[in-house]
Amino acid sequence: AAGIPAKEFVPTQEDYVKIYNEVAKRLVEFDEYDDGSYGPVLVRLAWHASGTYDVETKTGGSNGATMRFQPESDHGANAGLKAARDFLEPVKEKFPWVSYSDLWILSGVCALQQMGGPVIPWRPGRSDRDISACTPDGRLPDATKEHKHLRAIFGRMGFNDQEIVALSGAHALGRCHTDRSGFDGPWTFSPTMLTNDYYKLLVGEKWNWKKWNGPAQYEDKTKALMMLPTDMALVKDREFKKWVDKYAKDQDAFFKDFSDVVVKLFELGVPFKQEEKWVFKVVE
Ligand code: CCH
Repeated sequence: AAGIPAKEFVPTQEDYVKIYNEVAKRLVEFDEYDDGSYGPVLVRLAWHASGTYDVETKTGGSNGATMRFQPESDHGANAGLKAARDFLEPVKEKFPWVSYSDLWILSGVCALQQMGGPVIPWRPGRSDRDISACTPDGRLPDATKEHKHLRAIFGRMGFNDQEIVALSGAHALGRCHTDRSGFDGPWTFSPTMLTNDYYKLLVGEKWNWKKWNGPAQYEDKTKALMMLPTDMALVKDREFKKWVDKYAKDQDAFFKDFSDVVVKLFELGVPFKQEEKWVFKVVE
């Protein structure tokens, strides 16, 4: 009726469960993508949305979903992430009340859990921002570089050595694409399951430079697997290597530390009103 304002929809935990379940359903439904799952690229979207954070200026981070806009969508590091954003568009249409920023991060949580990873507690609170909040290029790591670069880039987000190594275990998932980053191939033989295989392979395999015309990368003796220069920096640097050894031996330790550091990553720079984090049930 005239004069009576429309009641604002206030979503509850149940409403976010519906989104989690919808994303999980679509992961199963669209199983012809890449190695059989959009999971890895959804994880990468959530990480690149979050990993722009700068502790000093408190800019960047997952609050805003500014990768929807140029120039951020065109930053070299974000090549290929349109696939993930497009995959989520029908979910946004079905649940128009959710912000893109919350949707992208909840989808990253869903993908990690559905691919056998640890529980990643999550809470809502991100709101979408406009193009003026886009971050400058160069905030995400450059795979051609070494340990100093990793410490500088992840240090700017607020992470220490142990956290850098724990986060890097996400490379158990997914692959490099020549038409995106220029690199080629997966890190593990099970790129749609989160395991500690990334660390096991880093310490257990012999890695040689791949002879090809593409960017410098490593390959194992089967030539099926790859490592980036930044991945190898984790075994070349003594302090990093301690943590690689630990996670290679102990999958439980990896899962625990990975969950903690991913929660921290996904919450960088978000002005939450809600204290409580929710745990979403894996959809079988
Ligand atoms: Fe990563 N990553 N990543 N990465 N990444 C790539 C793919 C994935 C670096 C470079 C690359 C993290 C850290 C780093 C994922 C998650 C994480 C690719 C290939 C490059 C290059 C892109 C392509 O061609 O499609 C570098 C450098 C670093 C820093 O050291 C962290 C941290 C995470 C998450 C916590 C995932 C998942 C993928 C696979 C994406 C896919 O499409 O399969």
